Amino acid sequence: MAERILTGIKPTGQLTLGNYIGVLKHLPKEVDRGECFYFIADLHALTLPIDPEVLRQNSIDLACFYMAAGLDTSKVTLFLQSSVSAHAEMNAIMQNYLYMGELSRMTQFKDKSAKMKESAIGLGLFAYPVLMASDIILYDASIVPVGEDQKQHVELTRDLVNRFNNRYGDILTMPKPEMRKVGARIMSLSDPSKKMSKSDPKGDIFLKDDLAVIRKKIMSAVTDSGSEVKYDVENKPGISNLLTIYASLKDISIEEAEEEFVGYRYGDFKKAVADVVVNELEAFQKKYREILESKAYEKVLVEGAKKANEVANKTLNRVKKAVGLLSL
Ligand code: ATP
Ligand code: LTN
Repeated sequence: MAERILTGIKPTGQLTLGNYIGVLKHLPKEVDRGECFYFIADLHALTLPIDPEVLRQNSIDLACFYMAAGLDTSKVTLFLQSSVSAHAEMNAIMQNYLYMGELSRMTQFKDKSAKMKESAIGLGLFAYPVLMASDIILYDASIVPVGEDQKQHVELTRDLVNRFNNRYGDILTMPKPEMRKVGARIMSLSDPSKKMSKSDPKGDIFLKDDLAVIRKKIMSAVTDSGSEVKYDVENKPGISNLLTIYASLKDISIEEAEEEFVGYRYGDFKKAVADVVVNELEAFQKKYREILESKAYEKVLVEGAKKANEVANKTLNRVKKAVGLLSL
């Protein structure tokens, strides 16, 4: 069987430059490697409180963002997770094969729940990786492009696949997380020890930000002591982050980026980074607005859900049969 490539993004807030560099930008060319399934993880967005209207708007926005990145929608299947009920059904089955101990070791759960009162932590937040594993196995995905922070969840899915297949035979396809060599973890511009995260907006560049604001944010990014533009995550985390942003948008290595800036002062270096980011996002924002206005995403999501349902229901039936659920 051809490779299946699958990933999801949560419509929890405005997408950031981190999401773009870590994943979104690279999705269109995956069609050369296999069959692509990309989705809006709207069920996952419910794992933290979110206003219904905001969720609706974010979901539309995210569909437009996926398309603005340049997906060939005649080849890629783009859909809403909640339009495919097999995700919820697979979740109900798979929750029995992942254990409390391993779920409580997930760093995303630890980070997100640490900020909350225990009485307000929903079961969905704890069980988040079960639904994510269900997303992946439903499409027999072998490749899962993600940012560094999601690697642990895909590794847990691999454990689940092993466990399930050992018990029931060769039923599920083994997935593999795939991270970018450069840009798998873009850091906050105001605190480069933290990941740039859309639910923690300080130090973020949002894909919808005004271009002048983007420029300003980069020019005022935290830099480090010293004056040399060098990649050194420990001693120069701010400069290293900007070098990573520059290198990944220009599709060059960190070393090549370093060479370009030998002898540069921080201010001039930041200006060059800002130029590259603004240039990239200007074209992206234009496409985004066209797709939003024409509502081109509607047909794409309806067609996508049809195709996704077909594929997902086949896997679901295979799994139901394997565990002993009758289908009469
Ligand atoms: P939240 O902050 O709400 O948890 P998130 O941005 O981490 O949101 P998603 O929107 O679902 O979560 O992430 C979409 C994809 O972008 C994931 O594959 C994730 O790993 C990747 N990603 C998120 N932040 C970064 C970052 N700072 N650098 C690189 N990749 C990232
Ligand atoms: N958990 C991911 C979003 C996500 C996902 C998936 C990614 C949900 N289901 C399946 C890859 C495969 C996140 O928080 N970024």
